[in-house]
Amino acid sequence: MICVKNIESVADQKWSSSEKYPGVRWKFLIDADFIGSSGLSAGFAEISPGGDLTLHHHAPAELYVITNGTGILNKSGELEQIKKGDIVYISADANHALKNNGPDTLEFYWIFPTDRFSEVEYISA
Ligand code: 7BC
Ligand code: NI
Repeated sequence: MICVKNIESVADQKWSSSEKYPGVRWKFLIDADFIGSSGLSAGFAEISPGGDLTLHHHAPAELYVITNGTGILNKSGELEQIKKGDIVYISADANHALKNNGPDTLEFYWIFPTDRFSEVEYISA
């Protein structure tokens, strides 16, 4: 299977959100639950100015591909400014958070080595 998705192609999918992550919303793009893919999964997230994907960890490693804006990445307690064009590797079980400290919407793709997002257990730090 080879499949192309983008945020416009999932216009009919509702944004997901959680009170644990204020100002954050996301959609699923490559995901077994949506397109029957396997091995990898990916989605697109937006963090509004001041929004916070708060500190958490999960068993799968993760990649972020930052496509707009700026933010502060919490790397298990160490802070690093990130920006459009950055790619971030997060190892298995590492605590991480991402806060939008800029004026623009922070946009990024996440990628997991899992069939689907729904099998990732989020543990708040
Ligand atoms: O965007 C979300 C919302 C839970 O998840 C992907 C980012 C992450 O760090 O797991
Ligand atoms: Ni994460």
